[in-house]
Amino acid sequence: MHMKKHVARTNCHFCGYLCGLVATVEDGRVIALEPDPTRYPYDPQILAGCQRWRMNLDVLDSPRRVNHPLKRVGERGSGAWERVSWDAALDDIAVRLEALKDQHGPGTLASMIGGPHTSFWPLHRFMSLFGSPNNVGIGQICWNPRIWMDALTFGWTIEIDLTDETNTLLIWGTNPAESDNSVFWRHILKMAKGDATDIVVIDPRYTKAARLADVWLPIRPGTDCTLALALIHVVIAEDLIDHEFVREWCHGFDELCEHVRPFTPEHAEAVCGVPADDVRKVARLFARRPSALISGRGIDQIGRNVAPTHRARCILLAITGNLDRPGANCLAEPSEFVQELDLECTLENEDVLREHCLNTAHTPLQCYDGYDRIRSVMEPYGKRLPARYLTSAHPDLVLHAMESGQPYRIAALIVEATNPLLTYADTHRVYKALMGLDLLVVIDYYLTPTAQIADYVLPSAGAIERATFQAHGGVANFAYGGPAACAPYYERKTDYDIFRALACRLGQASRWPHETFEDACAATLEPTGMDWETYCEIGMCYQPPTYEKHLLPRDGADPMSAPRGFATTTGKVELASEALDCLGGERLPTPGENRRLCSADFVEERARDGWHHVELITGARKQPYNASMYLDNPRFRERYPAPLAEMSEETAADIGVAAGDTLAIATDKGEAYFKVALIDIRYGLIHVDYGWWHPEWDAADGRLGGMWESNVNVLTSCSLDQSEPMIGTWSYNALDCMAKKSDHELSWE
Ligand SMILES: Nc1nc2c(c(=O)[nH]1)N[C@H]1C(S)=C(S)[C@@H](COP(=O)(O)OP(=O)(O)OC[C@H]3O[C@@H](n4cnc5c(=O)[nH]c(N)nc54)[C@H](O)[C@@H]3O)O[C@H]1N2
Ligand SMILES: Nc1nc2c(c(=O)[nH]1)N[C@H]1C(S)=C(S)[C@@H](COP(=O)(O)OP(=O)(O)OC[C@H]3O[C@@H](n4cnc5c(=O)[nH]c(N)nc54)[C@H](O)[C@@H]3O)O[C@H]1N2
Ligand code: SF4
Ligand SMILES: [Mo]
Repeated sequence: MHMKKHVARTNCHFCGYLCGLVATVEDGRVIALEPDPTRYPYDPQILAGCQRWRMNLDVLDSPRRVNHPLKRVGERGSGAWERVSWDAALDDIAVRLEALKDQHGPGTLASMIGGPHTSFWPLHRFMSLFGSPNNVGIGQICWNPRIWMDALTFGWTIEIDLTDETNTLLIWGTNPAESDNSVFWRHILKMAKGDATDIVVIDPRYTKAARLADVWLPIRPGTDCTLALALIHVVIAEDLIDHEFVREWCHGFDELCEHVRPFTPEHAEAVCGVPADDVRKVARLFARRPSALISGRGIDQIGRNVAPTHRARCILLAITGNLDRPGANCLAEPSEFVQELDLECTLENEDVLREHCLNTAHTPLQCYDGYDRIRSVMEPYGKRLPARYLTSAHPDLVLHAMESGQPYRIAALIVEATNPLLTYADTHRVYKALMGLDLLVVIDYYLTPTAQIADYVLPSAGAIERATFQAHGGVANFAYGGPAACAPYYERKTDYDIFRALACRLGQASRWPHETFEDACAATLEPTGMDWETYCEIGMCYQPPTYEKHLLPRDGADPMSAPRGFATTTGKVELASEALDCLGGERLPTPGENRRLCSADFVEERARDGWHHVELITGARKQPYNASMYLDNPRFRERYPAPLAEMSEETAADIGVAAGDTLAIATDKGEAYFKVALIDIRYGLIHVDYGWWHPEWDAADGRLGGMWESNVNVLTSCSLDQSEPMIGTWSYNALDCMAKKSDHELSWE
């Protein structure tokens, strides 16, 4: 019988926007896709300007997609697979997990996740109920630093609130032209055309954002904390503070004044390599209320300095009165929909998780004890942060437990929506640890290099084939997404279905009451009063921002009750942090040494061979790619065919390379090859692309997609002793390397 053609709402998931699409579906197959400007993000120009959404149809039925569960039959990584049924795969995985748990304890299972490609709470629920705290995420280097420091300083996280009133927009270590390229970036372009808003960009590269700027500070990587303290110094010295807000609502101002005294603009010039007069200018611009600040990877991935830099950023916002005001930055509200903490089911098994937590002795904030401390401060204010991200295990400790069996053996790993052989630090080490596992399960769309060394590859259903509910851990009262257009093709399953099916085999059935992801999402929405159909129709569940919430009465029923204040130990914005103090951290932010990837011996040895010791940053976002994805799109590859090592003309001259040459880059950890490109960037600094492999190569040929050749993470390290001490952030920026012209012929063009 022939089914009728119908149209269905659905969403693109090739970046974080989850743009609304309309699908034409015939016989359960999507035959056409069109933009749907009637749903989030409500702007036809976004899809018009987007290079990716048209890939959706191809990706839905790409010959490279994994369509059935695969079980390894040959040697690990040899590329020999057997197609098995879901029941056979899940039964075997469940039995083996149970046996490993009996032998080594519940912590023996670890998980790895990547960027926000899917909803991760089903994985986290599974891990919580299994009893393992060992979820490794990209959190420490992408999301946690900002969330933690906002929460400790302000009692919750903040969002940027750009309006026509915004006097100055400070863009710090982020380049939305490439990483966002959508609503937000278009807003900035509009602002740059008018003259109501001054734009300041702090970035060692002369980015598209920097080109729009009234002031560009080409900072030396990793010195951002010093710069922030100098901005604070000027704001205080020139009496540009918001007196009333500081007097009534800030804790520790006198301590702060003392602390920033040595951080003069001249000191910043010496450390950060930016003119002292520009530092003064930026401080004055930013102190004009309202001004807004947005930050990104540039300060999220600077290792040792990440927490102090974010703390200094928070302090700058507070003393200039650019907090919770329109046109500045506003405090978000916890989600009204079911909170991530409850979705994760962490608290149900908290004691087991704490007992096996590897971080406790190492990162006093990023662990179950640290989380608890902060929870007890925030809970009286009705605020609860998600736990699994903010306690995620440090990769150095997890890899160590895989390598050495200490303090217990981690023998099994589930990898969901990430490609750690390309995107995690220290590829050689990750590779060795994963090769030594008893059980490696990868849930992905493709046979990525990581999937190629798995015991099982489980095929995940993509965006068009599943509902989406993006809630950013519930730290804002905002979720968006929509329904699936069709059932998953072939035997693919949604990530939710996979974890639920595994959970039910491991005695967790009662904690997974919702049969489908849609049902679970609909239940998540319930407290808001919005039903699933309405959510799908408008594409989001959203409350507009509100301001100066600390002034509202604490008791909603009694307008005369005392003001709410901030959800911190002191009820105020903590310029000096009591919370960090009691966890053994610093009350006020102090910059430290950046980590080095090259030991003195290594530098000396290579220098004798004509190598040059230079500064290194990695992974700047580039359209149309996303991390290790979309490299198999031939149109994209034509436009951007090879991984680049970018530097200024002067740096290239020093090293003795020209545009188009191959550059070898080496650190203590390994060596990789890139094509030289000349750009506007600080002298003496190289930027290197990340995520490069050959998805178009045969996944069975044992070459792992050529991932050793130009993989920047072959050079990086996650070692704990050089990570930030409270959270454990390692470094992808503010690094060093040895560089030399090479006659290696790149495989890319
Ligand atoms: N096209 C594309 N878009 C993406 C992604 C992608 O892979 N591709 N990934 C997504 C993800 S996971 C994330 S986290 C976001 C990240 O989004 P962003 O944070 O906007 O990342 P970038 O565009 O790389 O911008 C970071 C900037 O920081 C600068 N920088 C490097 N080191 C330093 C430093 O020490 N100090 C300062 N001040 N600046 C520095 C770099 O030169 C770079 O321009 O992008 C998301 N969007
Ligand atoms: N050197 C260096 N390393 C970095 C960074 C850097 O700047 N420099 N950036 C870091 C940052 S901020 C991040 S967020 C990470 C990003 O790192 P990852 O998230 O690991 O990067 P991707 O290459 O995007 O890998 C995503 C994988 O998930 C699969 N996938 C996509 N959607 C789904 C889904 O819905 N379900 C399932 N099961 N699979 C899916 C894709 O096919 C792909 O293989 O990289 C980090 N690593
Ligand atoms: S890639 Fe991003 S911006 Fe483009 S359509 Fe998809 S979700 Fe929207
Ligand atoms: Mo990220």
